[in-house]
Formats: sequence, C-alpha cells, structure tokens
Amino acid sequence: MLLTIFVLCLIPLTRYYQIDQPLIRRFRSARKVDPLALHAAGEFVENNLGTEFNSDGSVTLRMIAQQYLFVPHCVAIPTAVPVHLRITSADVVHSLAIEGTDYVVKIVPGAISQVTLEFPKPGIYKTVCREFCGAGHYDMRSEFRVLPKSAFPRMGSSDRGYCAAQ
Ligand SMILES: [Cu+2]
Repeated sequence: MLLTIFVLCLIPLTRYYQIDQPLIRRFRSARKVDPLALHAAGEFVENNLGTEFNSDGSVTLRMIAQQYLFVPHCVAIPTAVPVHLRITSADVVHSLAIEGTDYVVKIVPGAISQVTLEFPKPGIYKTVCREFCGAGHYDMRSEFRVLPKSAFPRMGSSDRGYCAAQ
C-alpha cells in the first residue's frame, strides 16, 4: 500500500515537463492572459500574430492555439536566429510539436508559454498538436517555413511575417 502511494507520487515528478511549466506559472500568476479576450486587446490581437523582428536580431513569434487550428496557420521564420515563441490557447490544453526536431510546447489557456527555438537549416517544418483536444484534434496542424534571412523583405516595426506575406 505504502509502496503504491510512493510510486503514484513519483509519477508527477517524472512527468514534470508535461504537467507542466505553463500551468505552474499560471498559479504563480505570471504571464496570465484572458483566453476569452485574446482577440480584443493585448499582444495576441490578430494583427500582432506571426513573426516580429527585434532590434537585437532575434525574432518573436506569436501564435494562438485553438480547437482545431493554430493561428497563423503558416509562419515564415529566418534561419539561425533565436526565435522566441510566445503561444497561448483560446480554449483547451493543446501542444505544439515540431516534426523533425525535439521541440514540443505545451499550451494552457490563461497562460503564455514561451520558449526560444532556433532552426539552423531552411526547410518546411510541419507542426502538430500532440495533446488530444477534441474531435478535430488529428487535423490540428500548421507549418513553419524556415527561410534564409535574405528571403525576408525589410519589415517595419509594425509588420508581421507569415507565409502569405512572403
Ligand atoms: Cu489537439
């Protein structure tokens, strides 16, 4: 009996990264957003989604996960620069897994997940949701188009990069 309890207690420890940091952050009240008001105000309004070039050469990529899509559906990213992905959910728990890499980001409504990614080589990276989120889960996909830096036009500070803009 004691052993069973002990083993059950160990499971959350081994799954720490899945249970997980956005959720813990949420209770620490850092990086909170209102999932029902993402479109209304704040950094996740529609014309702020996509890639933004920062003055230090890095890129900030803002996305929303919702049943059953990622917004924007396709984003353009330059190679070999730090990409600060900031993503949140408009409804339930999702995750963003980038095929061909080890990157998986858990996305929890009410919290912003932030990770820094880097893509050394150009290519098309398919991304999928790996958290079962409902009937349309298996169609929940998007695409990262990683392009050489020269493929990007000079973007103003209010421009955002996504595939249709290329
Ligand atoms: Cu899903």
